[in-house]
Amino acid sequence: MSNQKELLDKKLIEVCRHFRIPGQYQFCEEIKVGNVNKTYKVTFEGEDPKNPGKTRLKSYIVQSVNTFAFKNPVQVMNNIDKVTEYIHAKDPDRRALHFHHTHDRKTYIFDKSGFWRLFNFIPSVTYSATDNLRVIYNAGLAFGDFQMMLSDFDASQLSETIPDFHNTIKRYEQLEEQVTADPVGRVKEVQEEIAWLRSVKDQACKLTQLQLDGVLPLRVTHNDTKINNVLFDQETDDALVVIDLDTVMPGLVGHDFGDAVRFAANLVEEDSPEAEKAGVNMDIFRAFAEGFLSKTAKSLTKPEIDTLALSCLALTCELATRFLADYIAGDVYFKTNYAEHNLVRTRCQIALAKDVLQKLPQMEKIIGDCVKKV
Ligand code: GN1
Ligand code: MG
Repeated sequence: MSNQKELLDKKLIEVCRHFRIPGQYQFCEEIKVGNVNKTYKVTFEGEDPKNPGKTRLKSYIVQSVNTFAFKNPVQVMNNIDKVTEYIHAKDPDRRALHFHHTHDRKTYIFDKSGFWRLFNFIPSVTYSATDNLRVIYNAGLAFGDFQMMLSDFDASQLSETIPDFHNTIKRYEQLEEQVTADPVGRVKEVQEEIAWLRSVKDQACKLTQLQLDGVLPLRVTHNDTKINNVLFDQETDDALVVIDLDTVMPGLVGHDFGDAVRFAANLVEEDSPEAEKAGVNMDIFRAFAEGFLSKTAKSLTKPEIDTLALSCLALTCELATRFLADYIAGDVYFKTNYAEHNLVRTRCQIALAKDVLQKLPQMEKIIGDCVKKV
């Protein structure tokens, strides 16, 4: 274990040197929020530019991008560069993630040990779960605003960093492929889950189908709108910046709305073993919808508004198919902390989806009220 820690320290120091971080390495801590990439906060002691002769501690975020998920991580960085530059040009005072460059002007290192990048640490607070409606409303504002900032961005400039990322029809197909292959013999344990997901397939895939039919327009969307991808001010709880831009790609407004609701409004955490307690907290739903729609409603088409509630079902079922496909595949995509982690996640998303189905009419009513207010 301590050997592993030493190796990690050594690697992080090497990465930081490549990104020309000055000073003396102090310590690192792993930030265990993401389910795909690995993230570390590293702290250096160096000269304090404001107090000559004195030193100060300064932290950075180092990430190793999962190249199994992101087959072309250079494209990921190109997308991020374009999007952040575009937002910066529109609003230069806005907080932003600043990726450091290597001596050969790259925002990454790509070698045998992986794909590494480094950006500034922004003192802030994040929330994985909260009942604080102001925080939720502010998250809605932040994601709505992010989408509006990019509303006139030319989407053809962006690569699809994960093809068919929110194509629910394809996600169902991928699940079926795993069920047929059954590489580690887990299919027999998950018959009930497979059957339930199949039973709601048409409704879950409706959003994707409407996009294919040309009814729902493509926009530039974030595609991973968990509230822990918003950094908040430690004192005021105002949103500072939207992070995790790896999946910024053409998508549907419902992808951002539905994914945010699925995560933030769930009565339990995404991977709670108490699936029976999962469900939609309608106060949180309303607060998020109010924030998000106050920014976006004016620019949304009627079919987009009419399918926002349904998007919560779509994104929840879609993630359930992804977790279940990964469980059946033998846990190759998502980071897992224990053997049944992906199964527990699947069950929790299914339980949430069942509650979303019940509450769709209420959700539609709230969305209608929010749109009227704008
Ligand atoms: C992954 O790594 P993270 O936590 O940002 C996943 C999302 C899922 C989420 C579920 C690239 O996001 O799509 O919704 O886990 N990201 C990718 O927690 O697959
Ligand atoms: Mg992410």
